[in-house]
Amino acid sequence: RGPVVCFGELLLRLSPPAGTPLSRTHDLDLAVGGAEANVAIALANLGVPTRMVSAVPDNPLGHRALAALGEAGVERAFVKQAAGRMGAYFFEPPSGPIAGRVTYDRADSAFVKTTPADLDFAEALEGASLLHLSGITPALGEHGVALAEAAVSAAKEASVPVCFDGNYRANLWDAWDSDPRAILSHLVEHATILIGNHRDISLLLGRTFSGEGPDRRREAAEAAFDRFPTLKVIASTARHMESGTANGLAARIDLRDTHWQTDEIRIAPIVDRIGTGDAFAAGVLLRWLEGGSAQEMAETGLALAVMKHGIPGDSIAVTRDDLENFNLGGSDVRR
Ligand code: KDG
Repeated sequence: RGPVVCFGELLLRLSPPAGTPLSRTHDLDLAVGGAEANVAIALANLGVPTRMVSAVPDNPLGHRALAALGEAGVERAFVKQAAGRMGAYFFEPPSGPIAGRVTYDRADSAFVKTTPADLDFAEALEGASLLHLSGITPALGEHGVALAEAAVSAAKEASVPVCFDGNYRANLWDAWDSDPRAILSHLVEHATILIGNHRDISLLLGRTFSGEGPDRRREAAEAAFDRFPTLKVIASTARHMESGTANGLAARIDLRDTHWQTDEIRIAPIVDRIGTGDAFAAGVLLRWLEGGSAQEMAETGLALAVMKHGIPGDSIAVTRDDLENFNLGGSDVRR
């Protein structure tokens, strides 16, 4: 089976220590992120052949991002070295009662300045088992929309299934005169797998869903299946707020004829929540590639998402053994 192709922007993530605001910090921890790259890194560590399509500058910052892909074993031949700067984001981690905050610094990045012609989508997708992309690329502006559209049409042309992760980033969409509903729904029209919850579906369809809890989720999924004929899998997570802390997580898979919702897992303390959606996506895709059931996709997605909460940085380097040995019910030191 051919590689999973992940397309999107690689970002450096710079974070001050928890509790120290950016405006006062002397220290910044560096990690490599970018939602689609996080999925590529997670899948590669799980032994899935994975190829990244992206662009970074030919300077030490771009090389740092490339090194993260190389370390995980992600194929980098389609990551172009291009003019422009390395996109970054600053992440002030949550600290007790103080919420976390993301500040993007990615204008004029090498990625957003590339054109579809620079990226060889057709060649990158030849023989691929899946294209994974997300709502972050089209949120970057007209250039991002053109790139996402080109990736999806190349996949359609090559009969490669598409996984689209909604990844709604309000800060990015609000920064330009955008129409997220029209743009995102056009991209989802070609998707086989949608990663997104009932709120993402509400945005895509321009309507709300009235039921409570699981009923509302099924109603939303059925409406999405009606609207998007190619769609076969809808995957989502749900967080439950308890005492002001988001410390419970459940996963759900909707197929056209059935669905599976896991129990809620309590996670505390949380080391790093960034990238949990990407870890979830990787788990769902791992099982989807193997022809797994709704239950298997939901449980593996949830296991990786739960594990990510305990791992600092954007991405996870979890092997198949780690996954098999992971006990959702609790943790201890293994000797
Ligand atoms: O899912 C993690 C991403 O949010 C992070 O890597 C940054 O890609 C990013 C983005 O655009 O928000």
